[in-house]
Amino acid sequence: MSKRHVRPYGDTTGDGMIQTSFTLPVPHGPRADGAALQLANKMGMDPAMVVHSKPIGPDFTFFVVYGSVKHIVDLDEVKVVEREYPLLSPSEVNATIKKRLRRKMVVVGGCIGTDAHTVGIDAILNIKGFAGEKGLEYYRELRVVNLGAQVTVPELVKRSHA
Ligand code: B12
Repeated sequence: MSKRHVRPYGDTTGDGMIQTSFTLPVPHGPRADGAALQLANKMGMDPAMVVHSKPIGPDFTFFVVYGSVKHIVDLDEVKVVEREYPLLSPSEVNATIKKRLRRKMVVVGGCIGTDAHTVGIDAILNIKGFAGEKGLEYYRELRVVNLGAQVTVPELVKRSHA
């Protein structure tokens, strides 16, 4: 097999072994294991082994299935969407705003109309951030205005002009 064509590998190169995990809405037991194997076979894993099955409450079972697939990946057919813009660090963002805008950039956030889903807005704006990324309040060159929940659109527009 050339480097252009690759298969997964578990014990020996190109043996096609993969491991996958999923949950089925079936009570734990031999019937559930059989259902997991049927799914694995339909996914192209053959032979497949249920190496772990654990009840999640009375009506569900979690599985880890290990098995071999016949599929081959053609690396020449792999298409990757490149990011169209550079990913800047916070200090690069600050420097760019300072250089290009030459004043603080104002960001106004709020949940409009009857919407009260503030957690997402807070995740973006609050300094503590979300999923390992700092929120916009962390950026020195940004002035962040968080209007919170249930803001009317005219109010939002007014604040973004003020
Ligand atoms: C928590 C929650 C609530 C809480 C909100 C608490 C709060 N203070 O925020 C409470 C219990 C109050 C609530 C109430 C309701 N909710 Co609700 N709620 C959710 C839930 C479970 C999670 C939302 C959340 O906080 N996620 C975590 C944050 C971090 O993620 P996020 O909101 O997706 O935000 C991220 C991105 O979307 C993005 N983002 C968000 N906004 C913006 C804006 C910009 C400019 C950008 C660039 C990015 C961006 O960045 C954020 C950070 O990564 C979702 C279901 C879900 N799993 O998503 C339903 C959901 C949003 N709610 C829903 C509904 C229907 C309601 C109610 C109408 C239910 C009812 N009949 O009472 C009410 C409405 C209340 C109201 N007045 O708004 C529906 C909305 C359906 C729809 N598409 O319209 C959802 C999708 C559940 C569903 N599947 O039915 N809800």
